[in-house]
Amino acid sequence: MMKLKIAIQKSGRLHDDSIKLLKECGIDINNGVNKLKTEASNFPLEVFFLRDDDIPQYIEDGVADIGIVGENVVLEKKKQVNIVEKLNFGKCRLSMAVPKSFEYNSVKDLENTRIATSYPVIVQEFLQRNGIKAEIHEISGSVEIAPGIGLADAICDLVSSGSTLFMNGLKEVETVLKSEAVLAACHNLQPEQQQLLDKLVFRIQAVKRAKN
Ligand code: PRT
Ligand code: ZN
Repeated sequence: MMKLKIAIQKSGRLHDDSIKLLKECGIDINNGVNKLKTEASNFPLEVFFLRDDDIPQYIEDGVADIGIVGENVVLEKKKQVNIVEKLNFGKCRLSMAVPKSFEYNSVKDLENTRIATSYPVIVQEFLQRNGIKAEIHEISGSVEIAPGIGLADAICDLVSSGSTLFMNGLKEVETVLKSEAVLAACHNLQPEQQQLLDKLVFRIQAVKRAKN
């Protein structure tokens, strides 16, 4: 029998909620530690555990049919995937932040600054949209310390509670993107896989309705 292949985050902020959503959809998966792959016992579903950054590529290539990943990652990676459903978890925003002492009035104040971020593609689009010239410094982690060590004048990073910014003496000045976990799918699914996806989406929508 045909199976639907889903990619979810191996570990990190979206892992537990992704597993929980599948459970709430009545899908039992045995999620052994350090497993890279598992199968559901009561739904034709194969589960791949991956780094979130790799999920859009796997879906575009059709190695996975669908996946659960932050919309921020889908947009940054510029892969051709369909966003099928927003999932109401992993909510955050991608925001510009500057040191508290920075006298910030408008986006114009970002002109000629150095901006540290792990999201160069989305930041470049934001700057272009606003007609701002600035230098983007791509760094893969600990973006919040960049202004403090003299690497950048501003940062663009994910924010949820805001406490990380606060602890690093930064203030949030622009929301670039609002994001949450989404179900993304490959553009060219086989009819069998599309049917299984429809079935899964139907269940996800029921789970979401029950929570409202
Ligand atoms: O190992 P892997 O590559 O899979 O994971 P990762 O470390 O790249 O990602 P992970 O697990 O940190 O985040 C996965 C996804 O969760 C992100 O792509 C977002 O879609 C979503 N998400 C939601 C967040 C946050 N909230 C969040 N607060 N991702 C990261 N953060 C970080 C942020 O970068 C900053 O360092 O949390 C800090 C800020 O949090 P607050 O609460 O202090 O504002
Ligand atoms: Zn990642």
